[in-house]
Amino acid sequence: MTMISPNAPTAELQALDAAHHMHPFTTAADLARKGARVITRAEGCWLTDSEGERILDGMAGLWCVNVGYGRRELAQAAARQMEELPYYNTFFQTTHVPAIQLAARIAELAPGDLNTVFFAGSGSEANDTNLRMVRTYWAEKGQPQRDVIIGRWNGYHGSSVGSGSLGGMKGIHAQGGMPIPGIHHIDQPHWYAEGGDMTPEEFGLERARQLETAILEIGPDRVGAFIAEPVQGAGGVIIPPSTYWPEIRRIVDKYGILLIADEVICGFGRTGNWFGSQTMGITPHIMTVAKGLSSGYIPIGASIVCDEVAAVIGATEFNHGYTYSGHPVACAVALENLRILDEEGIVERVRTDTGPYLKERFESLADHPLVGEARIIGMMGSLALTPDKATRAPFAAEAGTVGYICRERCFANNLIMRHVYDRMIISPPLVITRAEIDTLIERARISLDECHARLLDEGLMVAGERG
Ligand code: PXG
Repeated sequence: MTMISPNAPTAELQALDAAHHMHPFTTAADLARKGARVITRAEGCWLTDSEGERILDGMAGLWCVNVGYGRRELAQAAARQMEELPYYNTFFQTTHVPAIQLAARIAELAPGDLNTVFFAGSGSEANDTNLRMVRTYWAEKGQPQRDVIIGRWNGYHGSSVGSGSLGGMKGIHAQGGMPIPGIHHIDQPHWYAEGGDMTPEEFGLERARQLETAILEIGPDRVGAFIAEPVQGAGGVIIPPSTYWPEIRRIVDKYGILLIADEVICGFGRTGNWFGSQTMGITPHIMTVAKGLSSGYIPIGASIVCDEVAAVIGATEFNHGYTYSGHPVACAVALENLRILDEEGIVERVRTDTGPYLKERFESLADHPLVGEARIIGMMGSLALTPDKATRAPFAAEAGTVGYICRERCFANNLIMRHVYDRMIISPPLVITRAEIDTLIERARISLDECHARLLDEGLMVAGERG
């Protein structure tokens, strides 16, 4: 067997990567031309690449490394569990200690009567579980016709067939015959882009009431559940107007449908509370979690369900499960991660100290000529780039052109920020310090300046039609 050395020249690693490795959500031909950046190590909030450059990770990996990189306790928890019991399943009347401990700990942390956990390997898998669980729940209650689930355009719930259907990403729907039947989408509460001349509060109500309109059109006896992220992440960190969630809650209660809060990004401290649902003042019937549950150190996801759903599902055989549901090593690592988040007061610090500091610094970017809005909640924020701050106009260039340029400038300045079309996103590790926040904001501002200069040079500071 020939294996390339980890210390091989970057170009060789990139060539082999391009030859054999298909990347998610990537045009391989484009990436092969420029070569992927090879990340070799990480510590705290800092990545190191194969050229020895240190990069500030403003995205916590993919919204997940909440406790930061390089936590030895997590590696040790994995090693201990691998030696003790590396694998066993929970399908056929067996269980094991890490799954028991983690389920009980999650039940303790979760709000309301969300007391029962079904494990999965990822957020997508957990949402596939939710889809089947909701439909099974209603069938068991003698209402099998209640099989419609309402999601939102530009919501993200994963990219498997089920979860991708629940989500409202048109690029995902366009490939592989999705959405599957029985999924309906309403519009998102994205005031900046879609609010027109309404106030954010009016717009929040209007968008929430689309749920009621959809329920009445489909038939109140046909709708089983509504699924949404408390704050949309992958869609561009869309923080809903204050009127949105209270109205959704009213509608969900009125029609007796299940509320699924997808907490894959918001969960485990991201918004300054353990769960985004707490920040938004809602108590869902089901929550989806993944990412921050293990700080991304190992794949794990879960559906956390309320007592009523657990009782109904528990009265029948739910023909569902994954080989790695409740994987003991993943559970042991997640448990240790939850201990760190709790004992080091990380969630509390986001709420009362570093979160407010990041907010102040991040919002200061709103004075930049390219920035139409800078909004942040806890440690997830976004900048709307615009050629015309007064009208909130988008760019005339195809959506994403400018965001990509800005993201390339960030990358060149050793700051990882993601772009969603022409919004720039941050979601740093929750352990980021004040000094690191200063560095993040400095690099973001330099990158915005460089992006702005280039847009002026190339004649791209031109407004298009407002959507
Ligand atoms: N729900 C939400 C709210 C998510 O953000 C998933 C479910 C799916 O989780 P898995 O573990 O199956 O990936 C996610 C994932 C991005 C990006 O570019 C975001 C996610 C995944 C990949 C990329 O912002 N979120």
